[in-house]
Amino acid sequence: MQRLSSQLQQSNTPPELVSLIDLIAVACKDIAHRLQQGAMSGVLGSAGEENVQGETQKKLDVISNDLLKDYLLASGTVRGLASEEEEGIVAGSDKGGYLVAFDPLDGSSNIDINSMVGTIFSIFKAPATDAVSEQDFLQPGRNQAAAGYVLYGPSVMLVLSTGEGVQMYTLDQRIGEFVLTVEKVAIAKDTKEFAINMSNQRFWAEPMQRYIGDLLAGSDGPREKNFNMRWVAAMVADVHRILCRGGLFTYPWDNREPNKPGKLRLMYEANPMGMLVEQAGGLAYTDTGPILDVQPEQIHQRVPVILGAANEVATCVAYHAK
Ligand code: AFP
Repeated sequence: MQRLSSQLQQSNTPPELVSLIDLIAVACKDIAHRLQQGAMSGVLGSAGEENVQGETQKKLDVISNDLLKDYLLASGTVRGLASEEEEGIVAGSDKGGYLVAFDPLDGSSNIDINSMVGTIFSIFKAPATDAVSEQDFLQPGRNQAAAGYVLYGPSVMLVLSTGEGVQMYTLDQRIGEFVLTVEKVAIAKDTKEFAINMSNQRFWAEPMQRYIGDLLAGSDGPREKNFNMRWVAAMVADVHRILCRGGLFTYPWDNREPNKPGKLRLMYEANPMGMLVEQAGGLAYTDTGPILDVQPEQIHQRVPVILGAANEVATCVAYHAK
């Protein structure tokens, strides 16, 4: 089976980007090992600190963030990085050709219950200028050179796009390498499965309440078919399910904190997942337009997210246009 680096070398991926992606894969194999050790290596539970998002950090959030930072900053290919766990950007090598934004461990609330978590990354070409600034990261997601995630599940899987479709790799523990297991991911245009945290229903805007209400009405309702629901509480796992068997995922705006556009972060959750979903033939929208066209204003900016099966996303967005 084709290993990650040889698969990338055969594509049109620039050599420096191949080595950067390979390096992220190495860092994630290290994170996978820490996760699999779990309680035996004392890495579960809270780190007792809050991050810039005001969220209590888990020990593994900090460990994963430090691991990725160390690997990326030592590589020479990274001009700068942005992380969910870092307040500002972190400068790397002046000669680095790429910027990397990442969520080191998405789904942290799943760590202590041995459920699925993942690492999400977004890669941009570095600017021609010398000193890197936050401004250099504030590019629409459509400019990404590559995007992907590593899902720490029963299998450890790396899912990646460099702009030539979406490929899936599975970690072969015998040889310690990611091997190609899906050459071309395709999301069906229609679906009967949706993912949303239903406990927030009373806080949603009216169009989302109406859209979800029509899904729940099933075959007797306006959609004239029954729908199934899933919610893993880790975007990386819900998106992986959609890339594998279709569906719609949404984390909409809600009025609990009206000034917050949504829970998910644009730079290192919505943008990378948006590139993967679009490259697999799906759609990824905020409530008004494609996520990848959003002009970022700050690196921890949040957006509402509706992504997955193209026809179903279009239907959901149409409820907001009425
Ligand atoms: P954590 O990393 O804090 O667990 O948040 C995960 C996440 O950002 C995203 O991965 C999930 O889809 C979403 O939040 C789950 O949010 P709820 O816990 O509100 O359902």
